[in-house]
Amino acid sequence: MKRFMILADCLILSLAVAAGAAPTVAEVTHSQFQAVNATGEQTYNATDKVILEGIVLHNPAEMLDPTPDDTVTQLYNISGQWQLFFQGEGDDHAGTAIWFGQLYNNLPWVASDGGYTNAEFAAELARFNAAQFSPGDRIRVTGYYLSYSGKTNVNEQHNNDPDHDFTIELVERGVGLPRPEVVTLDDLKDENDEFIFDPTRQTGGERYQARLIKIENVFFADANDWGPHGELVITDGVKTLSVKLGRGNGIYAGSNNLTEPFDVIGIMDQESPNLTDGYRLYVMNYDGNGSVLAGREHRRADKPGDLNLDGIVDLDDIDELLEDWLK
Ligand SMILES: [Ca+2]
Ligand SMILES: [Ca+2]
Ligand SMILES: [Ca+2]
Repeated sequence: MKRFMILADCLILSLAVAAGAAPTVAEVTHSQFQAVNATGEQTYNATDKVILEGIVLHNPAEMLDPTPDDTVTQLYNISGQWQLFFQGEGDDHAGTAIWFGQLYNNLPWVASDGGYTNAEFAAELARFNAAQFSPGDRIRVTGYYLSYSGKTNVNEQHNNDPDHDFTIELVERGVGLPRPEVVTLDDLKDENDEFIFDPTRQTGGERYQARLIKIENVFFADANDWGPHGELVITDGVKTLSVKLGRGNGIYAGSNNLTEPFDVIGIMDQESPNLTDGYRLYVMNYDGNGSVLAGREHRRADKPGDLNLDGIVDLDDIDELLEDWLK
């Protein structure tokens, strides 16, 4: 009995400690959340957790491979991974990534039981995808966060305890993807082809980080790595930019049929230990259209009136519309 009382006391004590350490949380804009200092370090630290709203930009499984494999033991190999970018609206000119991984315990600082079995990983994906949101939906995300290589990501802080779960709520379905902002390599690079870094995030790569953008009239400087997860280089003839390919089903060896010059639509990403460079354009899928390196929903977002997706808005698109009129 006495032992039970001590256990009960311990339990009450640990509950009290947990309650005392209740995380602070606030609604923030993507701009507040992604703010940086002069060296590119994230500055947001007002709360333990944040609540962010925005528009889903892509299908997560077209970016990182969520296939779980809990037999992986290689150091730093997280195995199944999931990542989603969503973008702020109106004046909130910024965006954020949400990241989730399976085997945090392959990181040297995480305890050996700190990962997810395949079944647990699948259950987590099902939990936070429960609303079955899609590109163009407005979501609300609540969770902890960590800065990583130039972005502040909502994540579990590599902690598999359910108290570190993030949640994703569907606010409104089918709001529509934002129209990609047209950006030039001159907006991103200086005359030495070095990245422009602006800590106020009003210009350069920071301004467009985690947002849907379009770059027009470029050529490949290097397309040798074309294929899932490939890293390419585009150029306007003077300046260059890295393009990271995702794993959409239109990206495979031999599917590059682009005629130069072409346009590219993707999400501006940053992954660099320097924090002031390393911007790249992440393209999740390619629909084989021959003139725009982009997936279909991003081409649709760029030209909403181009119903037959032939790259121009004309009477043929009205025919397309009338065909289904009042059906
Ligand atoms: Ca950054
Ligand atoms: Ca979790
Ligand atoms: Ca058309």
